[in-house]
Amino acid sequence: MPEHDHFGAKQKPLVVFAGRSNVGKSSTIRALTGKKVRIGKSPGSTTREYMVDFGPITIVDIPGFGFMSGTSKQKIEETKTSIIQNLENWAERIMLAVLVVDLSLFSELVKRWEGRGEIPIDIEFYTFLSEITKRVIVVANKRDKLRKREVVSEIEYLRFKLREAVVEREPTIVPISASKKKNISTLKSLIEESLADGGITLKL
Ligand SMILES: Nc1nc2c(ncn2[C@@H]2O[C@H](COP(=O)(O)OP(=O)(O)OP(=O)(O)O)[C@@H](O)[C@H]2O)c(=O)[nH]1
Ligand SMILES: [Mg+2]
Repeated sequence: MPEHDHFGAKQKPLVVFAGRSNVGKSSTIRALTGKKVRIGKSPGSTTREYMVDFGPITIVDIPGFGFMSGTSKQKIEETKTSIIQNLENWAERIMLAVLVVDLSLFSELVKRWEGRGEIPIDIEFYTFLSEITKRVIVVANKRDKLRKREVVSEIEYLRFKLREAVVEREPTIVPISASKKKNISTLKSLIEESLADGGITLKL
């Protein structure tokens, strides 16, 4: 891996935000940094990797995978393949991966995929991210769409599925509402701690 890009600028460590389309990756980045990343009404609003320079790190807004309105199954597969390839190429630079899931849809989607005999895409990505980087935070977004009691049981289910997928690691999960700016400070602290563990000082 080159230490510098072809302009001679030092390449910063990456914090990548990945997740299915429309789960709120861009909204989460905006809530954390105040940067005006593109937020969409329909899935597929982030169509390519978008890099945001932020102090000692570069934040990467990854396009959503899975369903996107007006997109063929083949195109969806191609997008997924290209996302995986890019992440693999960056693996050594990735200091932290943040997987964003929509807590209000998670268990329903998992049951649907498992019912078809397929590995749910959120779980597949969690496993993949855990293989390429040692620091993964799972953001359970859109908690505002659930009642308090449902949040607790859905988080429990999410934790169970993540543990089952990657047995050697205790998952780090944080329920937030990106658009309503709820629990963002907890997520900020977790990201700061995680980066500190990698030797990077960042104040979000
Ligand atoms: N209710 C609710 N809606 C949210 C929350 N976070 C994001 N949204 C909405 O979800 C939609 C998608 O948000 P984005 O941030 O664009 O999602 P994304 O994951 O970046 O989507 P792609 O770029 O298409 O993959 C927007 O309409 C947001 O306003 C949340 O915490 N609660
Ligand atoms: Mg986006």
